[in-house]
Formats: sequence, C-alpha cells, structure tokens
Amino acid sequence: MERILITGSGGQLGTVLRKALIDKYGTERVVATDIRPRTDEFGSIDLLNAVDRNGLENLIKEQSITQIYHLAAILSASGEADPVRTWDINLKSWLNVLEAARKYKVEKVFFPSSIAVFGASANKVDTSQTEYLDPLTVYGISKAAGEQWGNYYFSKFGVDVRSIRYPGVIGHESLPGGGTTDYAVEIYHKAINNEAYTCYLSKNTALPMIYMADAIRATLELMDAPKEKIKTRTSYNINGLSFTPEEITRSIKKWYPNFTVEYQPDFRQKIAENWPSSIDDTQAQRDWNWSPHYQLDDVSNEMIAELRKKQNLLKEV
Ligand code: VAH
Repeated sequence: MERILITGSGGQLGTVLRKALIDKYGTERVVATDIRPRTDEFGSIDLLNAVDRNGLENLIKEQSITQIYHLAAILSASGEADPVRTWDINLKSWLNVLEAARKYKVEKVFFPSSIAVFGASANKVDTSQTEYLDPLTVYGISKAAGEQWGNYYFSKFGVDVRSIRYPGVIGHESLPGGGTTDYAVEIYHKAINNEAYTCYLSKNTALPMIYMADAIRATLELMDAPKEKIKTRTSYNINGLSFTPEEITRSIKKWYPNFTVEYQPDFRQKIAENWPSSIDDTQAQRDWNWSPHYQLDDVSNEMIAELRKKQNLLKEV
C-alpha cells in the first residue's frame, strides 16, 4: 500500500502538490509535513523539521512511508541572506531523506531541483540538460549538489531518486516564498486589484517559467514513469514557457488595458541574469514523454479568472 510523505507542504509548490497527491492516493495515505504545521479542509499538515534526522526517520518508520516528495528548502533570493544557513537546511534535510530512504527501503524519492543550477557558463537560450553547472546562488549550489547526491544514492544503494529542474512556477493556489521568479505571480495579484506593479527585474529579462498545473503534472508523470524509462538520475530539464516582464505585462493588458508596470531592478536582477532564458527539455520529452500545455495567454487567462473568483469570494464574506 502506497504511503506518501511530503515535506515543505506549506510552500508554493508543496501546497498544490499535497492536494494533487491526496487526489491521487487519498487523504489517509498522504502524510503532509512542514516546519509550520496547520490544519485546513484537506486535513492536517504536521510539524516536521526535515533537518531533524531522528524525527524524519521515526516518521518514515512509524508511517511505513513508500514515497517521499522532499520540497522543504530555502529559495534563491531569500537564501542569499544567510548562505551557510541555506546550505545547511537545503543539504542536511536532503541527506536525511536519502539516508532514511536507503535504511527503510522507501520505493521512490522526488527531489525538486531548479534551473537555478545553471550559471554564467551555460548557454542562455535552449539551455541543454548537460551544460556545465556553475550556479551563483547558494540555492543553486545546493540544488546542483543535491542532484549529485541523488545520483550517488541511486548508483550506490539503488534508491529510486527522480528529479526535475523546475523553471519559475506560476500558480493562483499559493503565494511564492522568496524566489527570484516570484514577480510572475505578484504581478497578477496587482493587476486584478487595479494596482500598478513595481517589477524588481528589468523589462527584457527573459526567464524559463511553468504554470503550476504543468509543474504538478510533470512531477506525477515523472514519478509514475516505468523505472527503465528514467535515464537521468541527477535531474531533468523541463520547459514550460519563457517570457520577459514586458511580455507578461503585454499579456495581462489584454484583460487590464490600463495596467502599468515600472521597473526597479534590485539584487535579484543579477541572479536572473545568470540563469537561462529558455530551456531545452528534449531528454524529458524522449524519456518520459513530457510536454507542457500552458503558454503565456493561457496562464494569464487562468490566473486572472481564478484570482478574480477568490476576490469575489472574499467580497462575499
Ligand atoms: C526561485 N522559484 O526563484 C524558484 C525557482 C527557477 C526559480 O527555483 O528561487
């Protein structure tokens, strides 16, 4: 019987992945945890600090966990405030998960990597799976190292580790938490409130992005793929779409013609300039048949419709 552990269940991706896993496996089979516990209409999110090895191992043993989705991490922008703490949290927690998976024979482990693993030496356009990785954020370094640890535990101990290099994720279900791509969510919240947006990236800064529904589907499709299809045990590039702040603004203006954005680049501009502007995901297409469904106007259409629904619900309260 499948028993699913998800760490970081309260984060931008974790919030939505938790619900997708509950839909797939049922509430009783999903153990959702986070550093900030809470209860909602989907059940409880229990306290777990993934850096606490004993706490993690006891939970995996007692709950007979068969799959782990390890989403707990400090992201690229907020991670720069305290590099050593970011490294500690991101790597200690991941090594705890790998060791526990090895010791208790967890069947599958998911590691969320990121396009943040690429740095100055990578091709910016259609960045390939095999580019040299010289990340310039602690978050990116921790993800590049985490990919190697995943490959090591697969090769040496046979732990079935699977991983995706997520682009910037855009969704209406949750707020982003300290990433460099957060602007692509914030901008929609401003637009539906008829407020101007001050963007912390310059208008021509293209970045790879993915709509939340595509990101969740990619995760589940990778984890469901037959083991023999998985040829990469570090992490898979996946592509959703790519756009600049100017292009997303142009898309939003189709719904909000008077929407305005001003550009005030901050420290996140330098982070973004060392990331790809678009991603080549040929290997994910070939190995497990990946393909995105959402392009920019589809994202705007759904983000605006869903955020408006929430806005109307709040007005009724
Ligand atoms: C970040 N949203 O900005 C994350 C993501 C590709 C970016 O890893 O840090």
